[in-house]
Amino acid sequence: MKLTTKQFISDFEQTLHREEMTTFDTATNSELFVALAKTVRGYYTPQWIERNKELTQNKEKIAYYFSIEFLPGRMLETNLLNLGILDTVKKAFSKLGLNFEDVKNAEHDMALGNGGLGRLAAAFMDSLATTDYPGFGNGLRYKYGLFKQRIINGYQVELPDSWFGSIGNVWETRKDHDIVNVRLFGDVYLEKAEDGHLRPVYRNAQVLRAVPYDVPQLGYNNGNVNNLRLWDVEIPEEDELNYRSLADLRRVQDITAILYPDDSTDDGKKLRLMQEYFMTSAGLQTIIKTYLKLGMPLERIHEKVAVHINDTHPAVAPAEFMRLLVDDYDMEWEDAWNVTVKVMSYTNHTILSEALEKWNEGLFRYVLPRVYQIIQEIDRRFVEEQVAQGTPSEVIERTRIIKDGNVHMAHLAIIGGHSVNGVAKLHTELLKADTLHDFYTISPEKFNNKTNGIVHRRWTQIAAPELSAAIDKTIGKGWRSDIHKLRALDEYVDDKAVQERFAEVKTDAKKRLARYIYDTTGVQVSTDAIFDVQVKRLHAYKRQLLNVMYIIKLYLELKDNPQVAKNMTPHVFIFGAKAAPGYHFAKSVIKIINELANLINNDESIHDKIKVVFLENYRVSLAELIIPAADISEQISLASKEASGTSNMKFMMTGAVTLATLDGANIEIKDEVGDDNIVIFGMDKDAVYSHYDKHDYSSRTLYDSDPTIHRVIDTFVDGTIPNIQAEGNEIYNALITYNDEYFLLEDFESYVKAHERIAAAYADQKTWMHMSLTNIARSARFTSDDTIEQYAQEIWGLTKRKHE
Ligand code: GL4
Repeated sequence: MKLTTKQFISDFEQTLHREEMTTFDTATNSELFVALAKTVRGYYTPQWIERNKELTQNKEKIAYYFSIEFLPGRMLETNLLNLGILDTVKKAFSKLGLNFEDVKNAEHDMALGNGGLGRLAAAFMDSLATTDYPGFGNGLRYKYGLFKQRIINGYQVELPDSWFGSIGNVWETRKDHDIVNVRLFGDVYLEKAEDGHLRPVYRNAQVLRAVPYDVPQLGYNNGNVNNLRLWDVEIPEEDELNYRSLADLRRVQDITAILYPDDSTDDGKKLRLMQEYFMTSAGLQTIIKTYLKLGMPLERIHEKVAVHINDTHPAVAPAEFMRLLVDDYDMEWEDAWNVTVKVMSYTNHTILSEALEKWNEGLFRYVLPRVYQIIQEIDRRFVEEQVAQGTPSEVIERTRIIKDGNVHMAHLAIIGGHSVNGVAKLHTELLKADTLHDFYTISPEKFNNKTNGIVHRRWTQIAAPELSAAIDKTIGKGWRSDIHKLRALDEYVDDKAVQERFAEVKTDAKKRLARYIYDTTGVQVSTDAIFDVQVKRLHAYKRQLLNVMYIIKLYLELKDNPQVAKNMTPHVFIFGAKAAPGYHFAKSVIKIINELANLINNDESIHDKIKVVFLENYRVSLAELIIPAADISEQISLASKEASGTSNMKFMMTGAVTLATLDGANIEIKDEVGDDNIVIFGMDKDAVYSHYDKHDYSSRTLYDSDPTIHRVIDTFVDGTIPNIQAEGNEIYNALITYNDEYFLLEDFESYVKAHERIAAAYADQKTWMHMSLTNIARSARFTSDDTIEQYAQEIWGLTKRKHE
């Protein structure tokens, strides 16, 4: 949109007066933030209303992205950038003598997600709006986002993330006209109605009100607005008498109280199932109502509606859709099933079996009695059809939805939809060959790959404005609207002036991070040091512990032989990671990192050659500070376990060099930058699977035969690292007694060598900047705009918005 600084200042001032009843010279940062956000709302609201009208008038097909997590982080800068007024606003702020950074920081991260999966969902919202596709999000409006992490005495302490705070969510709007009821529990029996239809009759069900809050999603410089709909729960007025105590009330409010701080287990069973059904049912009910307003018959709903199941959490969708069509809209089963399969599609985000949800049959039937009946019927028909097709009986037994006393949600999502995709090439191959192999033999046509992507705008223009300016200076500004133009940087990777320009930008980002590190931890780090970063959820398969083992090795070496220090570039190891509150092992690793940091950072004998920093409360806004400052991007998961990873793409885009195993999207990064511009180590997936097949791995043998490994492992239990008695024992046992599930010991040697190679490359500035610049130049391949183009065309069948 067009906006002069003068006009903006006047709008902003008026809003500040009217909404906050204060003035520029007295307003606090959070008052300024609210006024600014409300000014921005005023700018996009007409576009939003217009777009909604247009959608109905043109009868455009809409994709609905159902996800239990959305992790947008802060929205202010994205909204300003996408409206095309970020620079204007920044200019106005300096004119007014106000600090934009401080006001921006007054916004609390919207952290309704755990990690990669939730962040991907938020990225897709941005990209859908930007690529001009009608794609709406559907999720839950949690009162508390992912917990806030504090580190006390080296331990993780979890605090509630009350992100509404005193401000609330300035971007949302409550939509009363789309309120629906959701029914849970009770008994249900079937009664023959006069028209011959069998109709369910419910008794003693609990009826809850689902209230939608809409958060607009703006496209980049295109005037487009989509919508992210988050559901909250309320008690219907007519039922108020049933909830007389606070405890009764709380039980209901719990449904949207907290996000499960763990994406790898189906914890909290009953409540989690209620959450999943609540958002799925509410979403589908309004989707059908919206569709019917087009005046078209339900038999054609797949022409105008696509529903995407993001991981298994909303996988009850096919059954709930069937329930609505058959029970509430009187469709025949076959007709309803025909459209359901065409409407639904599913993404799998992990091969870790603990994350493929299954529900105990008894629990499922108790919470969702009618949906359970529907699933039984889907299951019965599936088996019947497979028998008719001659599918081997053991395959049928393995793929059916209800088996061994559980309801298997991934099976429902696959059987009830037309598309199943993985999130990186290797991951999709593993789904076909292994995790979902039986389904692949039954319906190969359903399987496809969609490699993840990132919103490049956030990681360059927002998180790294100096880097963006350096790119402008080198190749012009065209890349800001067409990211593929970044490739033009290829021409300059060996240009001395350009190398210096980008090196300077990196140093500036490192200075900013160094200041933050000092302010928050008291540790002083030099920007001449290599910034070596591993930020992601703490999980055994991601192998933060392998990184720790390397640090210990380096530390012992420096102590043994001070000569080593002479030729060594100082090295800062930076960690950020939240551990699921119930994940004991992960919490122990955090404690060990912090105690190791204490030991090393305070040991004067190593002359600051290494520093170790653990930054608490890793989240999107902190990632924006850390990632552009990284030299090395640690992506060291055990090959086959990290479905894709997305931070790897963000680091690449801001010029870090990746130190990685051949896992997830690391493989595609390697293909893009070439072998010389990435450092790869360790077993590949085949080597890992060979150990699984042959059962021939013995960590004890490695421990006994390799003196370096032996010594490093012993530091967990011999007092070298203080204050980790219990944790050190636990780690020792995991690695030695329980045979090192993630093969750290086997990959250790090649990891050490890879470190040596990457340090050597860094020491030669010309080589390093060549590598760094090549990474930036080739990063456009991972824009989520392109990923979403593929989803829109190949899975959802959407058409782009037409510009007048
Ligand atoms: C994850 C994967 O672990 C991660 O590799 C992937 O990038 C992300 C988005 O597809 O999904 N799966 C789960 S579960 N959580 C994730 O972050």
